[in-house]
Amino acid sequence: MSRQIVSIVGGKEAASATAYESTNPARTGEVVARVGLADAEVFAAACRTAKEAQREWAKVPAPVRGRVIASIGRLVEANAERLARLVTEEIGKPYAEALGEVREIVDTCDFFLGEGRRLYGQTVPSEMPDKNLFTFRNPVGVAAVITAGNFPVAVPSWYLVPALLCGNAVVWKPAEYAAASAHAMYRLFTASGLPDGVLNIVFADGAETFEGLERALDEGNVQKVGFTGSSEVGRKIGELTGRHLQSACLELGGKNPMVVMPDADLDLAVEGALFAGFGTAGQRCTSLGTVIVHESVHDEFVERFARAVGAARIGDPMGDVLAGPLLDQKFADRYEEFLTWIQPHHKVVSGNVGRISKDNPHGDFDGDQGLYYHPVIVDGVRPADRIFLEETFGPIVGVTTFQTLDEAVELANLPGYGLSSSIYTTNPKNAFGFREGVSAGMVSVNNSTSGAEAHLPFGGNGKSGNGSRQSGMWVLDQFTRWQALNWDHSGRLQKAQMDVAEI
Ligand code: UN1
Repeated sequence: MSRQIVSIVGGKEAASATAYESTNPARTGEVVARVGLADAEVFAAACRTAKEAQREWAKVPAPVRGRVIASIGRLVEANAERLARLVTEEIGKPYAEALGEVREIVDTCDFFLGEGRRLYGQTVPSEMPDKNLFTFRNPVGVAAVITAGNFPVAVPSWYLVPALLCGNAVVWKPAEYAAASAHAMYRLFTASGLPDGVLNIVFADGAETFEGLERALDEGNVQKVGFTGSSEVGRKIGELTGRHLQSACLELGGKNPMVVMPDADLDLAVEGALFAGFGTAGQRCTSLGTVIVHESVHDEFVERFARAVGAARIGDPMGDVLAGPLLDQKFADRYEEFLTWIQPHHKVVSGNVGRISKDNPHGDFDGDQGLYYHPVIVDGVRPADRIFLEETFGPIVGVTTFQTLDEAVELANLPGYGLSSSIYTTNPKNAFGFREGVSAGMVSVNNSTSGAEAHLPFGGNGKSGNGSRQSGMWVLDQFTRWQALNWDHSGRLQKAQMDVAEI
């Protein structure tokens, strides 16, 4: 029997307005959870509840909040396999990756539990005698967190864990097609000692969420929005929060380039391109978009890359495979549209295209049971092509050539995203030159565009985000606001800029 799931606000189940079924993409039609979707009012009410609960939570000493984060980490670790299996069942992510994703929650908790004993402020010299200046980090208040379903538990933890540690309350709206995974993670978090109302989960569709968020912002009940998803929706969230003079932490799409220099280890580059382009079926925001390969090694690289893709295992995500199915029917439909961007001047070098079936198999895999798609390499991509310029969330990688490093950097930056990037080279001069010129927030040398570690700043520029960073200590600036304290113990009114001490 499939699970029944509804929103939870202030520790209690909230009303649902419509019904939704979250299904297993590896076995189309198999329902994983029946989800009650809430309306805008439930979202706005959750923000009111969160605001109330936040006042008390902020009074809990930060080291004690850190201990709650520690408990969350241990509980998630103890339930890692169960949670990973559910992630695989619900979104078709290969089990090894799903387990890695759960590991990333634990890593995030491990990092932030200690931050509870730091959350440092500063002492700052004053320009006047007998006066002390200090800075404090204060919680922002209520964070509305809206997340995608391709990383249904790890990426939400990047918001939830630091937000809670810093003394904020959270209203979390996960993707409905990953509702069961989100709900299971929510249960582990709240079983670890969070008071009711500090973390709330609301399942709702995009339109109701947007309306509910607007209402909550109008009512003054949301001070920060964390959003992971498309650049298109990110722009709307940014506008909405901006109109209310609040800020958003936006983690959006990517068209992530991989540059292959003539001095690269080509086997390593092929392995990297295979994982970055087709691991997770190309459905990471950090997935490889275009390989920009030096013309002198182009033919050799493409031949080896195509061979590797032909040999890659696609199939049941519980097995030892490079990729399973696409996330959900909605994503499969969109991916089919991306395939129409392939032009007559392009050369598909990877073999078959489209949905894997008995008539269109990948090796001996007929894929008939699920939303499985062929990994596609498109060679001869030009800078004006849609396939070069726009994110294609799914297993499709373009290839183009360059002559000089400057040209490679220009091509890497051309689509206007700026999330992740990578260069394969054995020459540090090329690596540093690329790092300096590329507009991406993340750069890898001789490694995949995807697979960031949980304690480095994660985030992008341009169409990939508004410059905010998640993860590591950098995310503290998203979930706290600096407060300056002036303390004058001179016993007289000293005026800044007017009573500056002279020597
Ligand atoms: C995403 O797809 O939204 O760096 C995030 C990576 C993962 C996170 C991807 N750890 O590829």
